[in-house]
Amino acid sequence: MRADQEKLEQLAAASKPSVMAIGIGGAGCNIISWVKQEGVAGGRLISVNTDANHLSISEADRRILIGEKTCKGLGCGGYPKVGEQAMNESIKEVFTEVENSNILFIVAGLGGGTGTGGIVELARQLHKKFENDPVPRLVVGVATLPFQIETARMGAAKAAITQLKQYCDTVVIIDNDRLNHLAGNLPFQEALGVANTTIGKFVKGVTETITSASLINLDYADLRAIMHDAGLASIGIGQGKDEGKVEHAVERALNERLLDVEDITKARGVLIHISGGEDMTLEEVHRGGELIKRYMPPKSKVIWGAKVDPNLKGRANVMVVITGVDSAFLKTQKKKLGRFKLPW
Ligand SMILES: Nc1nc2c(ncn2[C@@H]2O[C@H](COP(=O)(O)OP(=O)(O)OP(=O)(O)O)[C@@H](O)[C@H]2O)c(=O)[nH]1
Ligand SMILES: [Mg+2]
Repeated sequence: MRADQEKLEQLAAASKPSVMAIGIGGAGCNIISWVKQEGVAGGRLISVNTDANHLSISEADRRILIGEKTCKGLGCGGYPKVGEQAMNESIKEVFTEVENSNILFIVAGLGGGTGTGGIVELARQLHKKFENDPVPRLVVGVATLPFQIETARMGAAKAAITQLKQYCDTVVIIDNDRLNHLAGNLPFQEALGVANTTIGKFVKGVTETITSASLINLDYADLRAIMHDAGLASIGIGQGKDEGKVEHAVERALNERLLDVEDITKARGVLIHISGGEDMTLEEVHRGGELIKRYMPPKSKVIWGAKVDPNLKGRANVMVVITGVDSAFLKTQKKKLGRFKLPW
């Protein structure tokens, strides 16, 4: 009887997913600050850093200074090993926050010390902690690749991704260079701003698609079907306006992917999130979804959600998350910025 009750309670908890996003290191905290400023319905935001100064200007629901003994609040100076130690030192404090979350986004810019070492160590510890947990959880790593000019940081980033793949359900990789290229080669600070906004939108978009009522709802099971044990993922974003806005936005999102996917025909699934003004029709949304279905390999799972946003009159925004892909960068460490052509 008691066991039944416990089980029901666990299942009830799982059917109302709670989402948490944890930013680690400078870039991770900047991204969380962006989401905090924008607001996110149904998600809790945590920032962790070894750098007390940076943490003090970060915005989050909770800020945790990690590795106080190891780093004395001064950062890791670019050493991932130190970031790993710092996370390990403070893991109990971080764990007090994650207990009730079903979906965890762990977010960092790869290439420095705190983010690189910290995200891998956190992923490893979460994997161990949740391994035999009766409540299904989803741990999604979200990481940026260093800019091309940061050559010395590429090796550490690549090593971190290899490990993240082992410990996370999905690792969404955003190539800072590719994003900058798409945004029109901006000055460094502005490029970072675009990166933070894009990644922030991804976290906010996925969270709100499953926590708040939408035109077409996605639930936790949908998300799990696409993201559980799914390896690497690439996201793409696109905007469209007026006649055919959803279709145009879909096409752009498929073209403007933020990671060089090696072979799209091997993709495991795709999640599409469409938002548009009150003028957006269900038919338009379905056409957008069908377009992506036609484009993806026949066996891949395609799920979509849609939301009306009154601020988007006459416009549509589309985000696609393609999971189970390979990246040329990981094999060769060279980045490709080539365009992808639609097959029609
Ligand atoms: N998207 C994005 N990337 C950033 C930002 N700041 C830095 N980066 C990238 O992220 C990498 C890591 O930088 P940080 O996050 O500042 O480093 P950290 O993890 O704090 O590491 P330490 O300062 O060495 O402890 C850099 O090499 C950049 O490529 C940011 O605000 N947004
Ligand atoms: Mg730092």
